[in-house]
Amino acid sequence: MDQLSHQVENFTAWKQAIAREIARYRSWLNNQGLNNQEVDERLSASLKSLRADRILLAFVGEFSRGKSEMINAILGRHYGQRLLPTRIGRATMCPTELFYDSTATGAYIKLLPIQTRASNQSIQGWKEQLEHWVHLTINLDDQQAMKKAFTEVAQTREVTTEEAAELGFDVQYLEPSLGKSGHVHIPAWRHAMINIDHPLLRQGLAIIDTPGLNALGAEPELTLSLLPEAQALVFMLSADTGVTASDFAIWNNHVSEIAQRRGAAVYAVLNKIDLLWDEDEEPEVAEEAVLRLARLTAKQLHLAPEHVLALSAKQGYKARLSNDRELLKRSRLETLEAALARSVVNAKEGALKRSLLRELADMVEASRQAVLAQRVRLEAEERVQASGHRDTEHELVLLTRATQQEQNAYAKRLAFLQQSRRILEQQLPRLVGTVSPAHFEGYLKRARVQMEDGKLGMGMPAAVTAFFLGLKTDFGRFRQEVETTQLLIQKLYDRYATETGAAAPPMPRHDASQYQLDLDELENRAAPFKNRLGSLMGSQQKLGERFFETVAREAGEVHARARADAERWCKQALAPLMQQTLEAKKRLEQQMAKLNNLRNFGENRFEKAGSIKEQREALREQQTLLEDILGRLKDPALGAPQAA
Ligand SMILES: Nc1nc2c(ncn2[C@@H]2O[C@H](COP(=O)(O)OP(=O)(O)O)[C@@H](O)[C@H]2O)c(=O)[nH]1
Ligand SMILES: [Mg+2]
Repeated sequence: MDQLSHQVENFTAWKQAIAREIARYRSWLNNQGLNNQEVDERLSASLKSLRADRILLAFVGEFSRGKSEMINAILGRHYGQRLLPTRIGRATMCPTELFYDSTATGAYIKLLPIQTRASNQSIQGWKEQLEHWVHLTINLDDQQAMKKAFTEVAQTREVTTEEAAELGFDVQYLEPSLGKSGHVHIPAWRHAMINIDHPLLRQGLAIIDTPGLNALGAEPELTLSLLPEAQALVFMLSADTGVTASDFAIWNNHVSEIAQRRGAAVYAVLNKIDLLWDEDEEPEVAEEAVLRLARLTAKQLHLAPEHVLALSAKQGYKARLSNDRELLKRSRLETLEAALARSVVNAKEGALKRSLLRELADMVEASRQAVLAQRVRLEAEERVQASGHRDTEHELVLLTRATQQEQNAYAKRLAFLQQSRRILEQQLPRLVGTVSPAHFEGYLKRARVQMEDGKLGMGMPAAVTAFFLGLKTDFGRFRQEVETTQLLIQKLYDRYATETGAAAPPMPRHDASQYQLDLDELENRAAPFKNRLGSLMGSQQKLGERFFETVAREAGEVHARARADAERWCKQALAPLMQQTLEAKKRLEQQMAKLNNLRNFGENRFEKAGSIKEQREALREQQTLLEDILGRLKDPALGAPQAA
């Protein structure tokens, strides 16, 4: 088992382990009658985000660098043949996404016709209208049929150079038609989505293969939204040429911006090192040459040296197919897989640990605290029982009174929380109002008008700049409101602690700076397009519009995410206090009922009520269970829990 599948598999198992702990906690809450809507919603949201999590790997580079072969090598011998067609020379594929769709009845390829570039609808938009895609089913058992289906993805069409330019292609990179003069080859499809069953994909890995400059043309969406979404990006080069001018063009237009991003996992691969293997030469000589090239490449691309890897995808694929350990090692394929596994999977796991797991652990901890409080009450009861029989009646009255007092305190707490909730409800519109959809629509409309007006001048770049400026103003106000809300919540937590004398659990915080950073990144990625497309006229107008629509869509997502996150945060801000209070209240009600029973039973009350020892055992068991869940949330590698 190679490292990448191993890590992805571990990651999946890890997520399943977390989901199992959530289920255990939920059923404990249900058994204890402690579940309430707020807690349940938080648990459901956690489960959902665990499930939706996928890992996206993107392969980018000029044609014939071996991107498709690389993907074949990573997917290994599973299909008994190469999944993606590889070819010498210009294969004119469209961007292709490979993934596993668990809702589909079988493998399929969905193809979006290239003509759709004539509209300003984005690929994402077309994904919501699948009826416009050509749908092919694939039979994974029939090798011939499979080959044929994949060949279809690389289908080309001949169009006039004008038509090609209108669809956003840079004519200088296109292959001229042999038969018809003034015609060029363009890919028949704009985008392909391929659903196949493969163990790696089934685990939540998705892969995107991109064509070289020739077939890429301007697809702003790829650079602005699809590639940045990837957790890791592999930039393919060939070891026999190093970084050529067209490699540089791709790097500069599509990758470098992403490589500069915080936490980006971008690797450059010098593929085809087998071309340098020479029978007559010492292996060390070739190795030294490759090493020098790798160092030079790192310098040229401003990448850390350990992010430049030399290997052979083809030999790696062959080695996997024939199970040749020696060749696999020599291909160095696994160095890339190990690097991807480390950076991608660990980063994902880290992100989940920081957010989701912390929230879950806080919830379970609140329950554990409630159990501990219950144990203290039980000990008081035990002392009464142990103190002999005469005073029992009196002691029980005292205990009942104490419990009643506690209950009153909790009722007050609850009232306080309900009042606090209303205060936060009033703050909510102020908070999300700073990033309202109406604001966004306003900026959008203004930018469109500005672009329309300045059609022949510098309308587009100015419109884009103004558009971002508007959003920045929003995010500035948004940050202020988040801060105000944070202070308000802090005050409510402080008051809760002083008024109730109870230790307040940690309050949920919200980081409002991330949205501005995301927006800045988008603006940076868009800058080269803006400058390049700003001066375009006539036939390429559509491209400018498509570019703007893509930028607007991405920005709209950041805007909407800020709004949704803030709303969730504000609505859930009191949830930890609420949970603590409701759980305690419920337990006090149970305690009260028990004390009432004890007082009514008379003489052999303790035998009738069940021994304190049994109750203590039960609480002890609950505490152990919760502590076990807490332990596993922190370290799910502990393995599956014992059957209860
Ligand atoms: N010698 C050698 N050839 C390779 C290697 N990887 C890919 N190729 C060849 O390079 C050509 C282009 O490969 P392909 O995967 O289609 O490149 P893409 O256009 O980047 O997807 C094909 O003929 C492959 O067989 C390699 O590691 N060594
Ligand atoms: Mg290819």
